[in-house]
Amino acid sequence: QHDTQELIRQAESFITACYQELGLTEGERDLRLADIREEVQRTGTYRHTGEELAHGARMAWRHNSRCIGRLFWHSLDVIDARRAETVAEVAEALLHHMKHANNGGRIRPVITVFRSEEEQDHAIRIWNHQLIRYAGYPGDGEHPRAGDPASDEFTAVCLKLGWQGTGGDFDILPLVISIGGEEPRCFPIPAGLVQEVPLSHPEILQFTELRLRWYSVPIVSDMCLEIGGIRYPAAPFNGWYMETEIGSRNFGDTDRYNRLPAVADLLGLDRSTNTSLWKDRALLELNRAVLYSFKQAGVSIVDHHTAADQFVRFQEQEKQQGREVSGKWGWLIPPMSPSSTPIWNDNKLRDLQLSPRFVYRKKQQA
Ligand code: HEM
Ligand code: NRG
Repeated sequence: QHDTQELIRQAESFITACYQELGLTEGERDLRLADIREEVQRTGTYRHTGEELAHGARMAWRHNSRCIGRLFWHSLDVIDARRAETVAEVAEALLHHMKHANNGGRIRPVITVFRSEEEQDHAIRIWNHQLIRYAGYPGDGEHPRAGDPASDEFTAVCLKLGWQGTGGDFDILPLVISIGGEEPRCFPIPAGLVQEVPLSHPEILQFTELRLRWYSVPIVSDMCLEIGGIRYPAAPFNGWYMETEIGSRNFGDTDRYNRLPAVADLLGLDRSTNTSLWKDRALLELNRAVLYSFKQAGVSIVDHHTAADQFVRFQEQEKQQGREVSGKWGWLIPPMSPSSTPIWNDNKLRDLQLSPRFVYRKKQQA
């Protein structure tokens, strides 16, 4: 239960910053604050206007210390889906988000905001970590493991709900949505809605034999958007990929797809010694393949050098606005050749805990 005074304090802090950034007058701000105080006293909560919601979501992106892609915070498309009531309406809005964001490959940064947490027993929960993700199967005596290990647990939930996959490496998981304490429901994503990119390499023709692929849009759906003391537990957002997310981490991590050995073998590298730098060479060609394939398919993606340069421009732009940039160095340096980017030598980054913000939601009980 919200503490009324604390909620009013957070609302004041947000409305003041928001109205100032939007160039609204102090008179407009004071009228709005009086309304909010009255509404909170009367109902225990308050509703954001569409304008407040849109700017609040953009501020939350701008404030996220882990995101290197923040130069474009202003261009976020905010879809107000606070009117969605049933799981079916939520699912429909999520499918619309995917279509609008993918935009034939010219990816648009988008967030869809569902209603706030006011009524605890009616809260909308999206169980997926990302709206589009591949299933993971741990394997048993007869079958080897398959798919994305990061999805093993959630895949088991989907199977229990009656969903069926092929058991392969790239099964797209269904949407899983619940309201309040009700049983979650499963909604398979229509195949035509998901664009995927098969990986090939600009020079190594046999690269396609690895049969690797990835989906075009990362839509994070398990974080809570917090604006002026109001929490939106269902607010999936997306931008486009930076190639290292796929090439270095999703395929390179030993507890994910773990494909560096296979790539090294394809390249004919000596894996018997660290000094051949086979991991580094495999990472490089894997990341090149991701960039080349997305470009070929006409799907937006950014390389880590360009993203780091854009982040520096974001820092300069914020400085001009008189705002300090919040940042976590360990998250902002890319997981490939980090010392060759300008972020490497930035020893002034501080995590400022600004609000509005995105926060991790506590884990869903299966
Ligand atoms: C994190 C890039 C758009 C919010 C990240 C990360 C990267 C990235 C590389 C680190 C991810 C990881 O290591 O797993 C980009 C790029 C974008 C973009 C290239 C292109 C436009 C957005 C948008 C939002 C956003 C539109 C929200 C409106 C976040 C948040 C995190 C994050 C909250 C932290 C995730 C976490 O803590 O797990 N971003 N981003 N980003 N980004 Fe962005
Ligand atoms: N590393 C994750 C995606 C996390 C968010 N990354 C973004 N966000 N680019 C992965 O699937 O590899 N974004 O909103 O664009």
